[in-house]
Amino acid sequence: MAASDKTGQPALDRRFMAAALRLSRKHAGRTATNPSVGTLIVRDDGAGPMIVGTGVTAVGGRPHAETEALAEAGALAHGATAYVTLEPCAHHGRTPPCANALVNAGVARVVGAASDPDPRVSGKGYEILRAAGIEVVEKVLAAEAAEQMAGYLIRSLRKRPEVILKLALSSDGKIGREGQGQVSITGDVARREVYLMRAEADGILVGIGTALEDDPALTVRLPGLENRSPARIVLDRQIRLPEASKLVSGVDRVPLYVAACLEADPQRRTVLERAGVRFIGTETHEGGVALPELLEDLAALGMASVLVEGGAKVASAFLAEELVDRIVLFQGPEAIGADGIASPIDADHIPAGFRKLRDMRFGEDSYAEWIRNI
Ligand code: AOF
Ligand code: ZN
Repeated sequence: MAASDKTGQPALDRRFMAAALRLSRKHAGRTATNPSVGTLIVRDDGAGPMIVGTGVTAVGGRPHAETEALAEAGALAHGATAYVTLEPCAHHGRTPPCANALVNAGVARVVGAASDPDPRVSGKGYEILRAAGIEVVEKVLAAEAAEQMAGYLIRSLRKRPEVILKLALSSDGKIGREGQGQVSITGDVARREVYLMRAEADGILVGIGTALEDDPALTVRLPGLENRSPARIVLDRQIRLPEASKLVSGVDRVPLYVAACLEADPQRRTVLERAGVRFIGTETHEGGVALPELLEDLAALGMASVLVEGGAKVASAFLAEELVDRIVLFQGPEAIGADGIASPIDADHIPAGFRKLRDMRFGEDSYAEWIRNI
């Protein structure tokens, strides 16, 4: 048996699982409502381990990762170890169960990371494997897998999308200037990173204040990823969004949802609906849109992750209701000054229950990310 580290898990298993997790990122954000799963088939004929099959959940969600990896491995899967970032499925969906496919291929050992909360699978996938005499090791790099699949797990467990709060702060902790529209805080490299974050999310959400002040398009503007813009959502309790806004005019290419209170002016609603905007109505809660109800509706539409991009009031509302799962802070090198809008949150005031995932730099800007345990 290979050397184990302090987790008690063999180092080799952790290494191959880390590789499977990296592989799974290939289709992150493109497999909804399925998670993007990675699978490696590894065999050792005495000369050291060799990867004989790789698979990642296909764009659109099917085929599943195991199917692809087993097809690549062919007969070499017999007696091999399969590394799966999610418990293999046990249900007959649009594809036959992956657990059975692993059994039929004669795999000797399965190493899994995250358990699948889907009630059709939960525990049953591993059970099918064990019943067939396969050695099963669970929860290898489970925390890393949960972080990568947070959207899928949160949507399955809580019936709402993962909420990622992203803010760009000046060096003095401000997020803009009152009445000045978009103020550039971070540089080009950070902006490209934000586009990537958008491309991997299922929705981007802003408040009507930001929509009116900045007139943002909230799209992905990166060469090759122009078609990866997720749905845009505006919190607009009274339906004030103008038809002439960039958000509304882009509606043919990227869906736009206006989330309003049910008693908002029905005429405004009709005008926007005629322009192609979709409407989500909720009860009024604390004078605005009821966020838990909205999130439930977004999850029902298939969204597993929503990137909240501003402004301060919206960020505060999500934080106050403890609806934030991940916090991402970019910080630029320049100060805005006393007339700036203070950020509702900064690196020194992250709410309890979050742990820091990473610190990075994008050009001149710093980046830090925290996640709450699922
Ligand atoms: C796997 N491997 O690569 C993925 C799995 O609609 P279906 O039939 O595709 O089933 C969706 C469920 O499949 C999803 O809720 C989750 O439980 C599982 N996803 N399972 O064995 C994969 N993506
Ligand atoms: Zn499957």
